[in-house]
Amino acid sequence: VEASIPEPQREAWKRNQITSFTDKDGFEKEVVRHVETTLARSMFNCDEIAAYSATSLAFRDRLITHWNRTQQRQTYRDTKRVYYLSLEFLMGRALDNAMLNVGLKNVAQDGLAELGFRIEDVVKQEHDAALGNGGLGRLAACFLDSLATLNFPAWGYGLRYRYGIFKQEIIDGYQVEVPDYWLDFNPWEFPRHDVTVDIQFFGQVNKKTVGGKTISVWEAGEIVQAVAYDVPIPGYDTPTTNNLRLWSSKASGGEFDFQKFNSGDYESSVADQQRAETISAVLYPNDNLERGKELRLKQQYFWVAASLYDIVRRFKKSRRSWNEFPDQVAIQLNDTHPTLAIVELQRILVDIEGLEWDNAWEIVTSTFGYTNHTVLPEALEKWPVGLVQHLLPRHLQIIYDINLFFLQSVEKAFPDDRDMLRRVSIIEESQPKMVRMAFLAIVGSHKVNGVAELHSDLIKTTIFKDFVEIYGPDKFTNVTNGITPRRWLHQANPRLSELIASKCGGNDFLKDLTLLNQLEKHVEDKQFRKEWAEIKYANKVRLAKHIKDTTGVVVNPASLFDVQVKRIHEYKRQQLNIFGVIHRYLSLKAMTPDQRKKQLPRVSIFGGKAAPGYWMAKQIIHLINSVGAVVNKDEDIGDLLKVIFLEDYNVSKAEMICPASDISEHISTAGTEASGTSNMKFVLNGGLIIGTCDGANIEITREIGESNIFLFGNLSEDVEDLRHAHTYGSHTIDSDLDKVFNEIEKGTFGTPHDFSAMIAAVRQHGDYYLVSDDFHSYIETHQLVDEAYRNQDEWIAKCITSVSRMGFFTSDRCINEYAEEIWNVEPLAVDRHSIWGP
Ligand code: OAK
Repeated sequence: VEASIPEPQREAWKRNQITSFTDKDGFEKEVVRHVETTLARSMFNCDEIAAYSATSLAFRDRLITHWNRTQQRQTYRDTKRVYYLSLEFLMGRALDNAMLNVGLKNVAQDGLAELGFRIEDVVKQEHDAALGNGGLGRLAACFLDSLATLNFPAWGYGLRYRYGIFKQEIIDGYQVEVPDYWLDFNPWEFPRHDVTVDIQFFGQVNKKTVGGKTISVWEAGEIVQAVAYDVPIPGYDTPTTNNLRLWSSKASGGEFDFQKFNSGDYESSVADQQRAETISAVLYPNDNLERGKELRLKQQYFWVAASLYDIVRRFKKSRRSWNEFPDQVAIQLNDTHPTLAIVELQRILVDIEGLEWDNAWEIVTSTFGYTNHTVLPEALEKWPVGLVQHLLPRHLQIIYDINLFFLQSVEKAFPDDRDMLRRVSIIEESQPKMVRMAFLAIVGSHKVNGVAELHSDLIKTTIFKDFVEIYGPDKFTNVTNGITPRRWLHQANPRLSELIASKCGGNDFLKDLTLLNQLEKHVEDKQFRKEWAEIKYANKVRLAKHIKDTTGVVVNPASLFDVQVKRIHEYKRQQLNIFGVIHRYLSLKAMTPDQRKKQLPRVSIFGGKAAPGYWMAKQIIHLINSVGAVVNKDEDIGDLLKVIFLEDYNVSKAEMICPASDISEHISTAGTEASGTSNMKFVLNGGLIIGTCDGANIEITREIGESNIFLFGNLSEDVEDLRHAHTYGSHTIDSDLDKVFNEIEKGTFGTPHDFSAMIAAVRQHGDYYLVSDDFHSYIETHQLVDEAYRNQDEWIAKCITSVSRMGFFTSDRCINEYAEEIWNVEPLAVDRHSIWGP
């Protein structure tokens, strides 16, 4: 049905175009209107939640007009679009970000004050949108912010999980997982009940001959409906408002099957409905780990098939030839989770649109780019052939054909290397046979990138080495990660952002982060340093209050705040940190009271979630809490050492924690952390870091200078030999670490048995993560941190210098690199004054 209003009637629409509020009075009017009509409440019945809801609705209305116009503009200009496919979008809160990006936070602050509310309290009512695990999901969120800010025509595609990452509670020192009920009220999404796609599963493939041509027809065994939910993504200081489309699953053909219901088969009718809804029910809570569950594969195909249907539908409206598809569409695969999109597009082109295989494959490979986010073997996705066959029979055939043609070309190019075929085959000839998703992603994309220089080099020389030989080095590239300075400086640390603006000629640095370099000429300015230090102190006071409120422990904000917040994982080595804390505790205990008086007080702050099935990670959390329980009440120690575990680390907590850190820890075993992005957030907020030569730490060092970072530990090139030596040579444990272990085994921190596996991992099981090898260097480097911190003036100077050199790490730079090197897309210029015209 043609839904477009005919030309003669459009005048009436134009006459009645919506105008958004621009000042306090206009804003207040909208809030009151929403409280009274949308929420059906009044000034006699308006709590902070109602104020939050009404404020959000007021801003949402505003965004949606911009969103509509952005979409109209993009459709009219019909230029190439970017589609970012990610199973995770770790968005955090939306209201604060929307207010800042449209430049009306002050207006809202004044308006809310007049209406009887403090904006900070209103903002805090919002539940984080936590549709991700960690780095990969948060990167996707930063990229959406940059894509909109830079005016790129871009859509994100993801899943609308009913439950995002679980809420973490700490009970008796252990992690307990609680469901995340984030959808109770979410004003930021628009259900599009008219945008649905039927998704097939199971069934069989039949051959049919049509007009002399044999085609494959997939007869589905089950159909599930995908319903679109749209989330507006506002750019900073631009009318561009892009779209994040999240798919929700529903039983196809109505709520449930009335046929079955009426015939008395209630259970099966309800079961069908529930099975369908289960697909988008919950985010898998694993970070850097793939467990190969059938439902996860169903999620992946459901989301990928709905997204591709949508993309193809949009392309077809322009009535171009299929060969133009890659000129109109760039699809980026955020890790291998959406790799089935490659197979699905080939299926659409060959089975449904009737293109020849080779022609279709050329279109497919020109369309996709693949980003790898990890080299950890346990995170590399592989699916049993039998499972794929059962769930997606036609896709397995296509995968086999892709592999056949690929291996034929490899055999031709490397006729003497039989083993090469086995190594690079998309099908691993194991028991059971497996589909190697990363290899499929490489073969089906025109570019493959890593996320920091070291990581991009590592994938070329290790896991994807053979593919560099096959395709040549140009298919592989690096795009070092970045973060959005809007959320991670302007929103998280408004006072620092304002101070920086006062030295950098206003807020332009938020759109061109290299302008931070203007700070450097003010490093010697005493008054500037003083204001800088005051802001850091105030941020620490705020965190100290949160610590008191949530844990009951009183910490002194004048202490050195030492922070490690990220997912709990052995490769990230929170165990190294807590062993170091125990070492510090033992040293303090061994001192006379006079010696102790000369020591620098420290607060060791941890935060992060463990995957529910990751037993060792949960033990690490337990040890941290057990050490805290002993140290925090030790009167010999007092303020000299406090150990804090912050419950339920998430994006909004990160916004409070990053600005309050003096030193943060990025201490993964060299070669294991692909990039890391919290390292960037901490430095940008005027904290220094201690870290290994890993991921983006290396490039941060290059940018800010070696004297402004505390590096320690073995290098990535030595890791393999060390591991080998542990297993085949004699393995001696660092003597200081040995003392730490002995103390744990004495029962100082509770039942020793609880921690025996953690110790055995180092002493008996080859110390895979090199905790002992790096321990001495780690302890020594922390002593350097203490010494440096004693000279506050120099310390602040290091912080300012570091911030001034962080321009490189904005996600705007990343997006421009992707646009240039991988997507070949350009921004769409916007005329701020034109409303209806394109
Ligand atoms: C999660 C699931 C599977 C594979 C990788 C991940 C993941 O989160 N990787 C992380 O990606 C971040 C963004 O690129 C990097 O900064 C982290 O180092 C990496 O662990």
